[in-house]
Amino acid sequence: MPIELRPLHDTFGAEVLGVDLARELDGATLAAVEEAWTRHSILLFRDVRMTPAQHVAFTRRLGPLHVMEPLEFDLPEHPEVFVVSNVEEDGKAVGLKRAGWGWHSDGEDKAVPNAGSFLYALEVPPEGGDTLFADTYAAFAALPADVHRTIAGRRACFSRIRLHHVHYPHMKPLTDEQKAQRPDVWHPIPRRHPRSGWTALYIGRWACEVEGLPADDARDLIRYLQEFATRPDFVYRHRWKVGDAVLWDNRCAQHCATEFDDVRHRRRMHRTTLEGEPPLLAERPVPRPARG
Ligand SMILES: O=C(O)CCC(=O)C(=O)O
Ligand SMILES: [Fe+2]
Repeated sequence: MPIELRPLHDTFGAEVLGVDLARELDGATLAAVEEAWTRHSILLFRDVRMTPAQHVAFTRRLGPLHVMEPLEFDLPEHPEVFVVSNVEEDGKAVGLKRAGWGWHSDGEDKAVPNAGSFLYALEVPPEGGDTLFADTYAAFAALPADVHRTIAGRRACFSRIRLHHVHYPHMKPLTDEQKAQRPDVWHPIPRRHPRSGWTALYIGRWACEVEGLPADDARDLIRYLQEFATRPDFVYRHRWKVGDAVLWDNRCAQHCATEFDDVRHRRRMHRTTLEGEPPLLAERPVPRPARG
């Protein structure tokens, strides 16, 4: 079945029409979805009705799945499905609360970050709780020449250990065991996407140091790059409806969950997560061609 695409934003993102994710996709449709994903970085499917098993089955066809640890917020029957939610049942949280309230890409603080994530809305609040997505190919291409020279060939350190208390003030400090599982990692700032070959600006909220730069300069550069990457003109805001499912590419986009009245309203999302590969350094910048 041919798929139809509708742009979500000037530079990236597309809504996919004509695909029923509850059924097994034929090879040509799957290839068209993969091609669209590589081209547009973010894909939106609407009016989706899929069980956790169907959610897992579709995502698995895109690549190996990642199981989020600890298992506390994964569905017991389907540990590949991670729950993001403020809902409590029988006094127990059904999912991770306030996940991703800050710009990031999934797994940026790990040696092998996640390639993609596929978030499906089951319950949404009447207002707020939107998710913002930033096009980091566009951000890379728009950086001034002197910044391109500064970041060429450089890596940044992403540290869960140093920044956990900053981004998760509402959570317990990391134990020594958790720290041992999440050592600091270094990733290239100009990142080559393994499929498209295009260059994205790879930075995020866990970045805290830059190879070869004094600490103050590194801090200023990271702040500048992170603000630049998430400039309003690079951002698509998704206002969720129940049944929306968004597949994003963590290698060329950042995202940020936004707040809502989580005392009065319920929000429940299911996420599958794709394994990735160690980020590749873009030896030379390759811009994404303009969308035709
Ligand atoms: O709940 C959201 O809108 C996104 C949360 C998040 O960062 C994620 O699921 O990766
Ligand atoms: Fe996230």
